[in-house]
Amino acid sequence: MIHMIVLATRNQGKVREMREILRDFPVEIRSLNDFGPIPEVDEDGATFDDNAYKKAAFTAKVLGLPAMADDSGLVVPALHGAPGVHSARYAGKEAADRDNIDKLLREMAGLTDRRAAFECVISLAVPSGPALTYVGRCEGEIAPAPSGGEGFGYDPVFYYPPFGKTFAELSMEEKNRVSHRGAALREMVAEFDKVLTWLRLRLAEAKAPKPDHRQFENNDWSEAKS
Ligand code: ITT
Repeated sequence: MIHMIVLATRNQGKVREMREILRDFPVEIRSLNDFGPIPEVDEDGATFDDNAYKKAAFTAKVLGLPAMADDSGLVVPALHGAPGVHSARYAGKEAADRDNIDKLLREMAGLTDRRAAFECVISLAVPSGPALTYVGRCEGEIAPAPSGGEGFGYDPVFYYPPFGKTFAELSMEEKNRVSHRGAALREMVAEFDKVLTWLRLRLAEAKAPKPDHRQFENNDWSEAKS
């Protein structure tokens, strides 16, 4: 049985990467761009986990289909974890990738500790609420200046020492092999048979009539004692 899964994102960079990793699996991948307008989710959670679940569960509920969301971002220890969950809007609500990069480089000016990590939490939710969660992380450094034209977001300033390049200088295949999103998705695809069984059971459960729990409430146990 082929399941349809909606990628709950409007970020085309994420859609391309996730489609590529899931292309050999028996799922039909759609994204929010394949549906009419649906309300925006407020990404006001304190953690990547909170926001990933919020986006996936909301989309699954609204569309009545399993939905998968990724919440991800850049974590810089020298900036006390910033931009973190605010990565997409670090330089303001309508900030473009270039604005966020410029702000990051300004904040990092003169700092010698240039360590950084991309983090990603993926949540796969069904319309009735339950969800599976996968986590990925990738360690690197903030480059002194942007370099490369691939990828999206902070890729031009995310220098990955094992390759001696920024993420924006890698092909999509190379990036997916080592990235935070690739790591989280690989965790999921490693047990994809279980994921599909879980999906089938949760969707069947939601269709089944609910048991009437009232018959088990306020029982009188006096007879059982005698
Ligand atoms: P959706 O919420 O619609 O998925 P978004 O771009 O708002 O799209 P997030 O809230 O997860 O996504 O914000 C993640 C931001 O972190 C993203 O906009 C980038 O600036 C940055 N980011 C995440 N993964 C990245 C990657 O692989 N390469 C570069 N930047 C990344």
